[in-house]
Amino acid sequence: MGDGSFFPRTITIAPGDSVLWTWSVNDDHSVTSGTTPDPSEDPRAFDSGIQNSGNFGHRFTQLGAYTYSCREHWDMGMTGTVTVQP
Ligand SMILES: [Cu+2]
Repeated sequence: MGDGSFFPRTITIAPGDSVLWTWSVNDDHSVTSGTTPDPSEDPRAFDSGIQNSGNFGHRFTQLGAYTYSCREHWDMGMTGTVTVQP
């Protein structure tokens, strides 16, 4: 992730695959499931917390489309989608 966006913004993976997000510039960002700053209570939710460097990985085991956003920049459209399909 970089200047206010996730790249690539959408990705399609298979069940059991993991996605690794990398902070490519030293800005505060998060990877938070849902599209608001509040982490979802959905049991499939995930949240990196706000960090400004490093990585965050999450393994997706169930089929579906997972929209996520950055807690700091969700209102600027910093969102992405992971689609899990067979
Ligand atoms: Cu951000």
